[in-house]
Amino acid sequence: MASLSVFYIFFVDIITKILNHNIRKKMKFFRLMLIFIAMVSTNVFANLLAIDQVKFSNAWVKMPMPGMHMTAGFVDIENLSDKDIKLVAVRTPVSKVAELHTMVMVDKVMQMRQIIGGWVIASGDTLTLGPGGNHAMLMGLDPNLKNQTDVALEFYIEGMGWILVPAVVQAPKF
Ligand SMILES: [Cu+2]
Repeated sequence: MASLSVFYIFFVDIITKILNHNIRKKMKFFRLMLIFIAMVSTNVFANLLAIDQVKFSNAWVKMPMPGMHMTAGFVDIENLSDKDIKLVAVRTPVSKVAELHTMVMVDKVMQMRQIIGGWVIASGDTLTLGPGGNHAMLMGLDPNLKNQTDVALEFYIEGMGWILVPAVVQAPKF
């Protein structure tokens, strides 16, 4: 009986070691998978896809007026691909809400309107978000934004995902 229980303990010990080894291996694989998924779900993958299809330039955020919790972000988006692309949404870590807006004349008064569904940019065309026109509306602003603060604007292009565009806070140039 004694030899049997010694054998049993020995057997359990070996099985435990094998299982532990496999679990550790699996954990390592799992961790690698998580890192890969994290890389893909952050902008890395989208940015690589978009790099020769869309060109973002002149990105900036208007310095908010003192005490104001909203401002606008601007950028030129050039479609370098041979197909139409669609700008669907904008977001940024420095504001709680970000929307695509345009300006319309209503009874001789300029008003802002949210663009639902986004803008199509034809092959070769450039969509300009600029002062007095289309813009990225940023609401619920981080109160720490100052002149020359770096801001990450992210634009969602259909089929490509979120694309990170570095911008900087600037006083408006009139
Ligand atoms: Cu607006």
